[in-house]
Amino acid sequence: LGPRNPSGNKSVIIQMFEWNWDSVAAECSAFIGPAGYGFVQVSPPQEHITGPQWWTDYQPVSYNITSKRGNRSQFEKMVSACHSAGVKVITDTIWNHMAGVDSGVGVGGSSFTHYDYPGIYQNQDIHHCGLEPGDDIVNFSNREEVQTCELENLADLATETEYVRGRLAEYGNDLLSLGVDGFRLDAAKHIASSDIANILSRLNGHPYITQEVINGDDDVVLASEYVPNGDVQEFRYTSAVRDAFSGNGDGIASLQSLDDRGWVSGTSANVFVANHDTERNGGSLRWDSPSNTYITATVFSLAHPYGTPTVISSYSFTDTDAGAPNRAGTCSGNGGSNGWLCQHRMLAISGMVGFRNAVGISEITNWVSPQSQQIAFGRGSTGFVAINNADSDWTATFITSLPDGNYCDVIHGTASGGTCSGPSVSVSGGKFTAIVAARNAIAFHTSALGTGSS
Ligand code: LM2
Ligand code: CA
Repeated sequence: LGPRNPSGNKSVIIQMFEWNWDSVAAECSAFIGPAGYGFVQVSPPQEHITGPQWWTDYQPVSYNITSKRGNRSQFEKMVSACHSAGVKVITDTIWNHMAGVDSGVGVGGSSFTHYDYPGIYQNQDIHHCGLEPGDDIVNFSNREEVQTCELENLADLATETEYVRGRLAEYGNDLLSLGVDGFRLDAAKHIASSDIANILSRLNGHPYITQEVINGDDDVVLASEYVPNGDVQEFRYTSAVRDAFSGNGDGIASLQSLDDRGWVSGTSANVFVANHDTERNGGSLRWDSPSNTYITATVFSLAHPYGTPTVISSYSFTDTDAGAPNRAGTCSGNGGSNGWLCQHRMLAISGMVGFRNAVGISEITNWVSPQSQQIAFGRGSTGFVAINNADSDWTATFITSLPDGNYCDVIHGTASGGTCSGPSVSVSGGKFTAIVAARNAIAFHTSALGTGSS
């Protein structure tokens, strides 16, 4: 069986938000594969409503693989290009609902009305929970309402029925036949976990599964219910990281152990500093957060063993509804261009992908935290990271479990042939001395040896 949870030594996911298929294909070969990422998670591939907003993609009107991101043949070429680069493909997959508008024609020409998708679903395949007005979810503390009423007017599929389960599995199997390796199940909290289990049991294969189940402190539908199906996106991690790096509570020192908080266990958690919703709704840090915290928090996320990390690669915006500046994602050097951010190329982030691949599942070692906004820790005897989220430099002699040698700081440089393009440290007797600049980080691992500028 293949993974429902990712395994192996390349587990980092990039959420390629709004990147069209041709541009994902090109980027898999140009950067993503060589950098050591394990997966790309792409936007929903099915036909959807028309419009300039990014969220049109979340209103399916048919299961034709035709969307603003490209057609079926482009999708197929993307999967094969990414596979050739050693990168697996996860699709954002919508099983909870169809469109939320009265009627229209999809981007591929399919006509529909709110409760009638010709040849696919009719009125009886869609929940009508009876809440006035409009069948919308009002009380998020009522399980039945959360799962059988409408999320923002989106036609809610009757996932407990034989027909709908079969049709969703047929869609899933079509994606698998195109080579897809995993599904991010959108709005999973709004589908009973047992319905998801039933649909998964009908798949011809065993894809990686990550489920969007947003939990705060007082939810009735619990993230833990979904663990038997695969990974669960742990949003309490996202807000805890935001709060710690923003200087609230006990600071980043409080993030040492995350398996004892009532969240799903690290081996079932899919975690991120930001996704496409939280970078718009304040639920997380984002690219323009003050004091470099987006970068230092992402370094933390890739260094800490809890969960399978996803890094978003998105675009800057002021209008939260605005779609991408153009359909092809474009990067340049270690960043983005034309409004795209290309977070996955940033030196600190791509450097930490190499770190995570090198340290694997090693335990945290040699943890120190002289104050609440400064932490340093090793991962077994293969990696060591220090994060300084305070406003003054941190100079220290760090005790590590690393073998002696010259290590390249992968936050500020890359190693090749024994040379580091940025600063390096010399570990002797397990110790090294370094300055961690204010609001910055340094990281070293045994797959990036080299002597650099200092
Ligand atoms: C998700 N997870 O559960 C996605 O991560 C999230 O991005 C989706 O919302 C949501 N579920 C539904 O798949 C986005 C966006 C919404 C947008 C919906 C549907 O955040 O703003 O709703 O997609 O396109 C829009 C309008 C909303 C309207 C709805 C239906 O903003 O006002 O509701 O369409 O027409 C009347
Ligand atoms: Ca539902």
